[in-house]
Amino acid sequence: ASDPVSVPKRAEPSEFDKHIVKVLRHRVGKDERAAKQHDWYTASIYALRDEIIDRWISSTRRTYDEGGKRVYYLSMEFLIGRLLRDALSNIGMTSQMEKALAAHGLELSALEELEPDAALGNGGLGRLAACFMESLATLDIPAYGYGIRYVNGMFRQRIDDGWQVELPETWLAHGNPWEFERLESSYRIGFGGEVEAEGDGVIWSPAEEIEATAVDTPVVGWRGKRVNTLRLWTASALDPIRLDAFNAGDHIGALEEQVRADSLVRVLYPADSSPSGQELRLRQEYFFTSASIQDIVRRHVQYEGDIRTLPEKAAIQLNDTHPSVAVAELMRIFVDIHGLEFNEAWEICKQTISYTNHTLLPEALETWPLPLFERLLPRHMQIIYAINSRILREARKAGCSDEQIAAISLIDEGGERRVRMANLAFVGAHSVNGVAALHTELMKETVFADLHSLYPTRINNKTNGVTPRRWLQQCNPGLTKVIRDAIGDDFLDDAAKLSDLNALANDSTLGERIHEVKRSNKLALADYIKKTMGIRLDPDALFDVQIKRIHEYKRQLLNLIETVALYDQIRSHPERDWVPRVKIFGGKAASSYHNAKLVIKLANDIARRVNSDPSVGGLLKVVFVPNYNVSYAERIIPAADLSEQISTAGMEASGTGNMKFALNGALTIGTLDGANVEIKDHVGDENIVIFGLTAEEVAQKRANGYNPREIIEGSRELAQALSAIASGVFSPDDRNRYAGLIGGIYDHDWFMCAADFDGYAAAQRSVDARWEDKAGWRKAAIHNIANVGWFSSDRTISEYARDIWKVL
Ligand code: DL6
Repeated sequence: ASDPVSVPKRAEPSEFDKHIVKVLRHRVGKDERAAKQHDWYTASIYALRDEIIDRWISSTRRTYDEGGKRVYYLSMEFLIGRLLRDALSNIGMTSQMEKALAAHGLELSALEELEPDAALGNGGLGRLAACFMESLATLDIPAYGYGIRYVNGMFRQRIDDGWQVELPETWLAHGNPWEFERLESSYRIGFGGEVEAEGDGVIWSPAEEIEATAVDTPVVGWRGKRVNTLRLWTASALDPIRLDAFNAGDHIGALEEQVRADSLVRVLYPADSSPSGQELRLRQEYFFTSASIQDIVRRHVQYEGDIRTLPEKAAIQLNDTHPSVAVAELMRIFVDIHGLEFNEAWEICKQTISYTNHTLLPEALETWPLPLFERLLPRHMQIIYAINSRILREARKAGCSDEQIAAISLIDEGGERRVRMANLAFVGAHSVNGVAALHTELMKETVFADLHSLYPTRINNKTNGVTPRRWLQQCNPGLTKVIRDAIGDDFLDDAAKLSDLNALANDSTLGERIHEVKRSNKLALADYIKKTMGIRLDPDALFDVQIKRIHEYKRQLLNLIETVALYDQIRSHPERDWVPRVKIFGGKAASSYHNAKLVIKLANDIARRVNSDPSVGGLLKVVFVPNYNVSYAERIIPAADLSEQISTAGMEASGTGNMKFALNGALTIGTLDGANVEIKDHVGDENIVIFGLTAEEVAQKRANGYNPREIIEGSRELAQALSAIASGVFSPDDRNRYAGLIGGIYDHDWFMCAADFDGYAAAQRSVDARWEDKAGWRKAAIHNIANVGWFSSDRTISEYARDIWKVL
């Protein structure tokens, strides 16, 4: 007989528990006795999804009933990561789910690990789009995100003998329980063919057509008030199999059209800030843009009747230039399909569209060879010429010089003629925004100087932000609890309220509690790295982290050179009190980016050498974590002490990792670049470590002649570190491996590693000194957490809503 006291009776199953079991049986088709972890994972998402769907439907109904204006965010990338924890937390069901699963002997945290990262983006631009979607729902703004449902998102990175190897990411291998295919929302997308005059207008007869079909994912806002839609397009052939060809024995050729359609949505271009000259890329851009614009116009006409009122009900935001063909597509639909007169169409188009610029790097400002563009999109090319003639006449009337007119033109005439997508987006939008104050000023002074002088009110700034739900509450529950205990819950709904922590910055108990949380996050990361990489890390060492795409302007190389210099110093002066450091690197390099891949190899070569050298006595460890992605960032950021934001000034448009680290109590070592400048203004000069040339100084040096060799010869530490790397100390198997990479620093050093080295090394030693002052470090960490609430994407989105979309 059972003892009612010592054997606890299983609690009555909750309604939610019963629902999960029902879903497990009826939708997953499994008996709870036989179900595997993955079955429970799927059932849990389906059960949660049911809860979300009700709110989704009521949000949508509310928008229709109120006749509200919708925001449409067109983005080639949405770097979403995992959704389960986010959705549970936002809807307030985490503990219900935990209890329901515990009743079956399951842990929610284990199921969360089964979810693949939806990695439909390269880096900051895609992650920003994901944060924005969450903030739009949080702020109860009706919105759709529009993008591509890539079958293979960002590649999976494996490190083989220190080299990056790219493997396909199969995030859809087990299906995707979050998505809903909407067969009724399908549009034809044309390519090529002829444009012929007909009556007063023209008819475009594409040579080829592909069908775009919507696949929807619900996006839950904080506290679950609104659920918006992320609508990603998938492609199929109009005729999936040509039976005549198949029956005639051409079994492969019969499927060709379907293969061509599949290839459109197959991969995310693994380029960050560098264009791909591929025709496929232009096809992808037009495919998703046209489908989205057709969908927006269809919805508007269906419910409002009159296409002319579109700007009252729709705000279309172009996330970078990738969807900027939207300007020509919207004009085509207005003029060719709805019969609007060109001038009227142009005004409506501008009132509807706005554009965000995310980079000043000339190689990332998309342009397309004119013959390619014209061949694929002949009608759009005509429209672009018509827009251009209008703009250039306006420019001439305003007194622009020939040189200015050449810069404003939508067609680049220097060399092979190319269509300038950034100029097209600029002229077709009523608002053009940068993503940090410095970046916006540089837009006005450099790439858009002439367009800015013609349209001086169009450029505005919207400094980026990150969602504090994912980047504080969910990734760092320990810190969230400490903050709640200290200042209450208001900051959960308004991140600016974190500033209440400022008054407690000298409270040593709070400092101690925050330190304890950081230590336990570091321990958890160290365990994970031990388990996955076999490297043992000391959780009491300073965790110094640089995680982001690998790019020369982000200067992982500067960090590595300084690591080598430190390694030399520790060996030369073992008697000094060195602060134990763990240097953590992570990030992917575009597959065609030779130098970036070499930097990954160098990080791994340095790690192998340093980590196995007994003479450093554990004072320095170097780790390159493979396959850095959103979920990895969620592990690393809460465990970081020092955030490396060291781009060449003027080159990082904003950065958003910088915000996430500070929100989790890391101090920043950085240049006056991107949003670092504003982070410094918010946290205060004494709570951030700034070094290096300013953007203005970089520009001056480039203009006046810069001699890196001279600088290297004047800096003993730098010269020795460079010579060690270049001569093969870290690459005994191939002594010349880094000769070219380091030679580039001697010869031109475009990214100014030499110029900034001494400042950076001195800043690192000042970090050491700060670290020794435990109380001072803890206080600075509190001021960082307290003062970066402003960098919440809720603030950013409310600025877009107020100034650009006019929806608040
Ligand atoms: O605005 C989001 C993000 C910024 O934080 C980064 O500084 C910037 O590099 C990135 N830009 C791009 C541009 N790529 N292209 N084309 O990824 O945007």
